[in-house]
Amino acid sequence: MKPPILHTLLLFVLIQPAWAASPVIDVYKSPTCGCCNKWIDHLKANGFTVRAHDTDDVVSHKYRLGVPPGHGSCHTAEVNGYLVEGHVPAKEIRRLLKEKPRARGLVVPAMPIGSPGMEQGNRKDAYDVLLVKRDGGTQTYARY
Ligand SMILES: [Cu+2]
Repeated sequence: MKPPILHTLLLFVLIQPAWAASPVIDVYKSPTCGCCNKWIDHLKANGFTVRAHDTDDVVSHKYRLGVPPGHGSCHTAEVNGYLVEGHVPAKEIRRLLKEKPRARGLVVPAMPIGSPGMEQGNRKDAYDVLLVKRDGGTQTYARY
């Protein structure tokens, strides 16, 4: 007979990596946004658990989460208290969750062609993933 606490610990050890591998992300988007859905597919393909929320008022979430003026895109998301605005690659979200910077989150302003969910053949426009700091200022987090 093993004490139940060992079973509990074993269960935790077995399950915990699965939690880490599948972060839950809330995505706010308009019901008719096609590229938002494609970005959601990209997140799912990269192991995220996505809770999609259709709304006609994505803007209020941008205010709530602190998207700096002029840095908006088509959808706004929230993961572990961080803001994720626009077509941010899943890889950079994972890096954010791992590094846990003191910041509001990540933005890819507008909708660059070639970013995840914005594929158009072989065309890839250059774009930056920006880290939004607590004070609303931004710095380059990754270049594509
Ligand atoms: Cu889009």
